Amino acid sequence: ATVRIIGTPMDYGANRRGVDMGPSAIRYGGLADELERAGVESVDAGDLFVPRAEERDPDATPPSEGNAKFLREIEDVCSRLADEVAGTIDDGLFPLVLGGDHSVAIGSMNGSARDATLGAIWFDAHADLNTPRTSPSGNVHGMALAAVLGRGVFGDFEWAHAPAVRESSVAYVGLRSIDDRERALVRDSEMTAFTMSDIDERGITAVVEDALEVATTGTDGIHVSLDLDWLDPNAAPGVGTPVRGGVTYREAHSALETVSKRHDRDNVVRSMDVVEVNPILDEANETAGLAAELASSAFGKRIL
Ligand code: DIR
Ligand code: MN
Ligand code: MN
Ligand code: MN
Repeated sequence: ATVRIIGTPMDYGANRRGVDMGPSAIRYGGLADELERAGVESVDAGDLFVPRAEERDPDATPPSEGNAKFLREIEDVCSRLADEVAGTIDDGLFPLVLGGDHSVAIGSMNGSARDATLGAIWFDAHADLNTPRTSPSGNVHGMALAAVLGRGVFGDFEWAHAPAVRESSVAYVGLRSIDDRERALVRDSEMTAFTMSDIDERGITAVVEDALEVATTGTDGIHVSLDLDWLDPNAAPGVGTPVRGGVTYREAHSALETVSKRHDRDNVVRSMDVVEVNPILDEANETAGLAAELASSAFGKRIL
């Protein structure tokens, strides 16, 4: 299917400004060319409108409990993104959402789940399972998965159909940084968590094949969420919250190629987002270029 690129230049959910420039950087990093070389047709829908933080309503309602910065602004962007993603799928196209911080996944996944039972693979150093009550930072990008599961205050989103995914259909790949209060949330959930240790022991391909099994069993399709801080900072320096000990450049490609091979067989992927690229922190747009490469690997880029 043809890929439809949807830029979402939102930084409300992150602690570092600059991630709003991710969509431009990934395009400039060669996304359209990479997709073309992979033999994948693409169209670019441009960027979703995201009001600048400087223009936000200072009286916007804070959450009733805990801390979730810019929650209403994020809700507004994500509800519109959900419509875009659902409309893209209705048109028979494949939505590729360019973030922005990881809270864009709240929009993409709700849109992708509108007419389907969805599974998900979460490629990330972090679990993103905080709620406003447990978050040490108040940054909604660290709550994105909790939000699509409809936990806590996120169950009140009127535009969403939470949960967008069942916990048992979600697999983490590459976890290595979990907050103290978040650890119990991950352990007590029904989600499958493959950490960096699992990748060390079993190899990236076996782990991703298992993750695909979790996400595709009993679902109509999957959402692939790729946070660039999943990679080691040596390979992806341009992210707001780098964590040492991540996957290598080669492992990352191999992971997305494994997804793509499965997709070729069973048409399992419904939607994808590529998030947390921060050009201000990047080295000569390296991380944005890598994001473009990995997205095209997911859609079928092959060495031969
Ligand atoms: C941390 C960082 N767990 C938080 N999360 C990040 O603020 O909730 N997620 N960086 O990608
Ligand atoms: Mn994340
Ligand atoms: Mn992360
Ligand atoms: Mn509705």
